[in-house]
Amino acid sequence: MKGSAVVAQILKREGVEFLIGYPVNNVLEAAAEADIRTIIVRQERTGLHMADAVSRVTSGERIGVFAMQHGPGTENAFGGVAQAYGDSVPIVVLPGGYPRRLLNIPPNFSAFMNFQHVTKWSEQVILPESVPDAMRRAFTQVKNGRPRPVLVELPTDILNAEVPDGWTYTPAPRLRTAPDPRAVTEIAAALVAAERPVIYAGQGVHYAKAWRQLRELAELLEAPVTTSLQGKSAFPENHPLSLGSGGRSISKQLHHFLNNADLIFGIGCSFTSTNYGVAMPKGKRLVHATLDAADINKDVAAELAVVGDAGLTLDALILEVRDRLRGGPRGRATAVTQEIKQLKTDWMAKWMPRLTQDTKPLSPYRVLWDLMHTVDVANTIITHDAGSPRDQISPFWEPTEPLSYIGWGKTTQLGYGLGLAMGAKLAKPDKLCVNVWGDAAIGFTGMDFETAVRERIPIMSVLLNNFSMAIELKVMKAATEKFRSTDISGNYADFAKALGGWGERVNEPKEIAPAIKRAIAKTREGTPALLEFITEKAEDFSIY
Ligand SMILES: Cc1ncc(C[n+]2csc(CCOP(=O)(O)OP(=O)(O)O)c2C)c(N)n1
Ligand SMILES: [Mg+2]
Repeated sequence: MKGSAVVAQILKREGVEFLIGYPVNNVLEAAAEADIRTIIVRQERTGLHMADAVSRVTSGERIGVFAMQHGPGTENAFGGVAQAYGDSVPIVVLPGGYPRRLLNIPPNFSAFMNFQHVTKWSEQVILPESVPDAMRRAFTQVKNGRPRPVLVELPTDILNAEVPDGWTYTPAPRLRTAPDPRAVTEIAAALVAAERPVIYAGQGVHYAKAWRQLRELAELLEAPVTTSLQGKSAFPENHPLSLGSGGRSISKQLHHFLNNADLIFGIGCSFTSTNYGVAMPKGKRLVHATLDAADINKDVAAELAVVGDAGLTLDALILEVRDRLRGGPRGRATAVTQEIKQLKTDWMAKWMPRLTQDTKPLSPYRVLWDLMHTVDVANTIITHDAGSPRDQISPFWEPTEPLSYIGWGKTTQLGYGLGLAMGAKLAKPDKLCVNVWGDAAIGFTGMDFETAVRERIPIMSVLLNNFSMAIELKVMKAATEKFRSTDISGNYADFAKALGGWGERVNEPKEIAPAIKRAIAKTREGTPALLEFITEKAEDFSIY
């Protein structure tokens, strides 16, 4: 069997149902021969974003795989892999490599060397008989420990070479790490002793599918819960103990509770310092539970810490906390939930005028508010983009179901959201999959709307077109005044139609909801839809 066929067989055994890629890489042809659906994008970056979403929305139970050609394809893929690395997403990247006689000789691009710092595992295969071993190593790494991309560079002559008969492959196991019982005891004691604890949940809860345990611990402790952007939807935001998610813009109740906390318990999170995550107030006692010891004491100092799978850690904590509470909560819930409710009422009273505003150009907040009240939130998977849309949607969107919001931003590549929505739709075809983006974001990856049309991936794309990079206005005053440097233009409804999809431009406030309904109907018919809302250059955010 040729190297490429062996790779395809191994992908099959690993349960890979579709291979996303861009030619030429013989693994694509071999995959098709093995009845793995091949999905061809318009540029590598979007394909990687799609693979990324497949892994995210399945908690890593299905791993997104992407294949591209040596040289330019691999060079062009860098952004997609770097984004997955930044946000800790487990994907398998299969670049072709130059034939071995030219491998690693300048100026030929070496995936193995250049992707070292944006993967957790990078290997170059130099013997045909090593193909199965390399694939086993890659899948074992990607399915275990800290989720992050892995890469296997497959030189073109290896893909065409015969792999000697007798090779075997067993799918890699997915193993979990249990927390140190002593650390669990200390943390349980600290949580029970705390007067005003806050729970901060990261995406480790998603990968461990530990949503039920998170809720159980919160209810036992009668403690409010927030999440990182990546962890958003790990806790139902309509729950009376929810403070909403972290991010650059946040709710008033989150700001208040974090500042008044006597202990913050991070579970399945990295506590990374980032513009797109709520900062932990100085001087707080922090307790850190995470899968990767490399994150402990990295950006913040932890008073107590434990390493382990978020689900196993929460299981162990629940037992100990329940034991310490001797059978029942302490009756704090009413006071805590009342306090949250009051703050939320104040905060929403301030924002309601923006969320329901009746002006033209449209308020982006009104568009997003109407969107949330028109779709079936529980059966929708939505993602933001970089730019103002993220900061406008993340505090106000209230997910009720796990993995119904794909939050991101450890690195923040404009144009990421489209591929995420497409990958989510591939993995969860019954959901309405939506990306919300601005007119700068669409400039990066917009052509892949054609992929959605051609490959029958009926997403709904919500474009907030303000003919500007509005988020940059404050920092580009002179460039804007003198050279109009932040102005951009385009008619994206027409663009969507030209690519074979459904496109509609919306100017009128009263047309927002009806247009959304029409677009949803189109996606049900199998046609991707792009709604272009003409919005004001808003510069107000819920930032504390
Ligand atoms: C690849 C990339 N380059 C640059 C940036 C920096 N950046 C973040 S948002 C933004 C402009 C966003 O404009 P738009 O998408 O139209 O949203 P708006 O703020 O206008 O609503 C820029 C340049 C980025 N996030 N990603
Ligand atoms: Mg814009």
